[in-house]
Amino acid sequence: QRLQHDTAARLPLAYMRLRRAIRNVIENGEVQVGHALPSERDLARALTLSRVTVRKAIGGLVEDGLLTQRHGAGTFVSERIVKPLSRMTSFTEDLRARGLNPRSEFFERAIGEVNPEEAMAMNLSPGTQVVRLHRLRYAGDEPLAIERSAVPLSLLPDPGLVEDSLYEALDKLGNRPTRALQRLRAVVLGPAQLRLLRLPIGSAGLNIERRSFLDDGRIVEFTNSWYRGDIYDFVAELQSD
Ligand code: 16G
Repeated sequence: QRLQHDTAARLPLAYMRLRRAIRNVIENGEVQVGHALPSERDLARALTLSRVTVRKAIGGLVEDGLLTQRHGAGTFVSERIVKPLSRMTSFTEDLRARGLNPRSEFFERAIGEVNPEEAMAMNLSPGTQVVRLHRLRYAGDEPLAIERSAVPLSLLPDPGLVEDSLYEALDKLGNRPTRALQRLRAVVLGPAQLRLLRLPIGSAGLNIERRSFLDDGRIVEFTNSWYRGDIYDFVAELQSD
């Protein structure tokens, strides 16, 4: 019933509407992380849709990382946060899509001059001013990642514009990046990082470096993130040459 009610009549195809509707109930927390969805057959019957439509909608959400299928057991809202590598979403968007509450604790949100590492990564001349953010990122009360970002002051004129989400602030300025280069590395987290993320000694993390660009090639951010290895999965679809 909820699903029927939420179905956005604007989307042209039934499976797209259903995909959106299921996304909405997860975002609203009506089906929680780890919980099961009704079976394909029950959904099809309750919504008077074909099973092909239901399967296609669910398949799309599995690809998005929002749902997980376990053989013989059914379809569940993913417990781990599964991030498709090819999509450039923000931390805030990833969490909201799962009905979680993103927030940040700021250690730094200020203007400064680029340091040598940032200058090289962003191809900026020494002395260029940037907004620098250093944040601990939470889902509700649970810390999930540590992030350090630098954004040229020319694209983000005031650090105060970042209330919580960097991409939201950039979006409002018309400077949301459209492309990015990303490097992922496995790391053993250091003592300070472990303390912040409340993890035991020896825990693994994913160090992700992202350089993002505008359509015209200008660099928007250089961000170094340390994501918890016990929660995040990065997935990609591969094709042979
Ligand atoms: C993600 C990005 C990070 C970006 C941030 C913006 C990865 C590995 N990194 O964490 O580069 O700066 O989102 O999130 O996905 P925000 O808009 O919530 O601040």
